[in-house]
Amino acid sequence: MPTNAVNLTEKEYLLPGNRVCPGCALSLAYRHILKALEGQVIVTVPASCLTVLHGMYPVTSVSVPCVNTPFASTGASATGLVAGLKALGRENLPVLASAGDGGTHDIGIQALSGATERQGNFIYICYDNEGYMNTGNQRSGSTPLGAISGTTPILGKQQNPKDMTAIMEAHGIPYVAAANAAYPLDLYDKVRKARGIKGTRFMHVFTPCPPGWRFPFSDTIRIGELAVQTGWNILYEVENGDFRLTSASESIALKGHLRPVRDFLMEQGRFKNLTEAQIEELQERVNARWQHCLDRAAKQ
Ligand SMILES: Cc1ncc(C[n+]2csc(CCOP(=O)(O)OP(=O)(O)O)c2C)c(N)n1
Ligand code: SF4
Repeated sequence: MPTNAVNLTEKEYLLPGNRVCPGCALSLAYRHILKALEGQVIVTVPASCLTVLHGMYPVTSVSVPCVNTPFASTGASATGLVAGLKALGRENLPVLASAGDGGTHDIGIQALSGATERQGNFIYICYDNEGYMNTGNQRSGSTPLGAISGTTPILGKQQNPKDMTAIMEAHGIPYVAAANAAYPLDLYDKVRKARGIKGTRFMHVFTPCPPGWRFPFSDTIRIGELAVQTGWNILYEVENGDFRLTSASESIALKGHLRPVRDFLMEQGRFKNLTEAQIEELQERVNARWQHCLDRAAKQ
C-alpha cells in the first residue's frame, strides 16, 4: 500500500535547526529520504548545500554517520564504504551517496559511472536544484535553457541540460527513479523500494531552490507541483527495465492533460529574460519527453 500522511513514520533523523535557506526543498526531500531508510545508513556527500545541511563538525543536524568526500569522488567513496562494510561483515547496512546536480551531472560523473559499471551495492541520490547553488548559483549541466545564473547573467544559459536519469538508466542498473520534493510520499516509497534492491540504485530528486530560481520562500511546494503539472518534471520509476509513471504524473497520464510550461516558467525570476522562441523550444522539449514517457508506459 502506498504511504500516506497517516501511516508515515513520525520518527525523525533530520533534527530541527539547520543552515539551509527557508523553503529549501532539499531539506524536505532529505527528511523523507532518511525516514525511508529508518536512519540505518552511512551517507557520503561531496561539497554542496547538503554538506551545509549536515553541519560543520562537531555540530550536526542529522543523526546518521556521514563521510564528507571531495567533489569528484562520491562514487568512489560509496565503493569504499561498501567494501569496508563487507570486510566488517556488515553488508546489510545501506550506503547512500548523495550529491547535487553539479556534483553528479558534471564533476562526479566519471566516478559515479565507474562505480555503477562495477555494480556497486549503493543508493545514489542526485538532488537537482539545477545549478551550483551552494556557491551562489553557477550554471551546471542541469541548468535549463534560458535560465539566468551567476555565470549566465543576462541572456541565460544557451544550452539544454543533459538527462542524467537516462544516462544512469543506460548503465543497465536494477532501479532508477525520478522523484520531486513536493511529492514527499512518492519519494519516500521510492527510497523504500530502492532500499530493498541490491546493486546500484539511482534516484533523481527535483528540488526547487527559492534564492537560485528567484521565487518567494513560501512557494516551494507550489513550484514543485507546477513542474509536474506542466511536465517539466516527470515522476517515474524503472525497475529491472519496466517503466512506470507514478503519483501525479500517472494521474495526468490517465485522466488529465499537462498545463502549458509557461505557467511554470513565469513564476521564476531566473526565466525573466526568456524569448518567445525559447519558451516555444522548451514547450516542444517537454512535449517530446512526455510523449516518450507515455509511449514507454503504454508498452508495459
Ligand atoms: C574541487 C572543488 N571545486 C569547487 C568547490 C567549491 N564548491 C563547493 S560547493 C559547490 C557547489 C556544488 O553544487 P552542486 O553539486 O550542484 O550542489 P548544490 O550546491 O547545488 O547543493 C562548489 C562549486 C569545491 N568544494 N571543490
Ligand atoms: S541555496 Fe537552494 S538548495 Fe541551497 S540551501 Fe538554499 S534553498 Fe536549499
